[in-house]
Amino acid sequence: MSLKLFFAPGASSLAAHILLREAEIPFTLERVDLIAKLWSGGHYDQINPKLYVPALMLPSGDVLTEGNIILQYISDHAPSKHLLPANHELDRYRALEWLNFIGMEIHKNFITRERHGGVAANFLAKTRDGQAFTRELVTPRLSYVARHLETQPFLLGDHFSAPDAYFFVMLTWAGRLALDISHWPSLTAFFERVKSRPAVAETLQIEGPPHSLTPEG
Ligand SMILES: N[C@@H](CCC(=O)N[C@@H](CS)C(=O)NCC(=O)O)C(=O)O
Repeated sequence: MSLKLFFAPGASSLAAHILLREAEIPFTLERVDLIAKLWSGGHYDQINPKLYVPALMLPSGDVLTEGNIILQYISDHAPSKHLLPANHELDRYRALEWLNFIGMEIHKNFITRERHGGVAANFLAKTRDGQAFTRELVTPRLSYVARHLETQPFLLGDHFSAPDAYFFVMLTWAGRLALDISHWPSLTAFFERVKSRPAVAETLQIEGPPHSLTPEG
């Protein structure tokens, strides 16, 4: 059995999906309906009792959750792709520093407290006020990353790595919430640079459009 990624289109699971394709590791996809909490095999609770994506089922049947841990697992299983620096090196801790910053300071600030239909499934704000509030929270963090990317093409330097996949997903969310990144040329360039990578373009095409951000959708 190969790896199995549980995902929802455009969700944070997109980072793991991109990285699996970058790593050229064989895997299969299982789409999760985050509203009904169902997948093709039944209730998603049986896979991830935390009821969110991503989750990665290993060939042993064990299931890994938490996006940043999944990104590390994938990277460590494709060492020739250099998706993360080697363990124990300072650069590895720099990479983990980025992953944590993206997870805690950007991803979490994108997640709305709004509940539509009583479920947490629609993770980006759907109301005008909610979207404006998210933009307020996220803008200073994006500005910090923009400054960092003014002097280098990728977060860790000259080559694409796991934090880039995660940060790219955050920029897709910015776009969906009408957070205009065009006044940060370094972010616009980064977004285009990552989006044009064959593995990324393929991933976006396979996932298709994310859920609607209209209150009814
Ligand atoms: N701590 C988790 C959070 C994952 C997360 O926020 N997943 C969202 C999509 S981006 C989700 O599945 N939300 C559904 C829900 O909470 O009901 C991680 O880092 O992987």
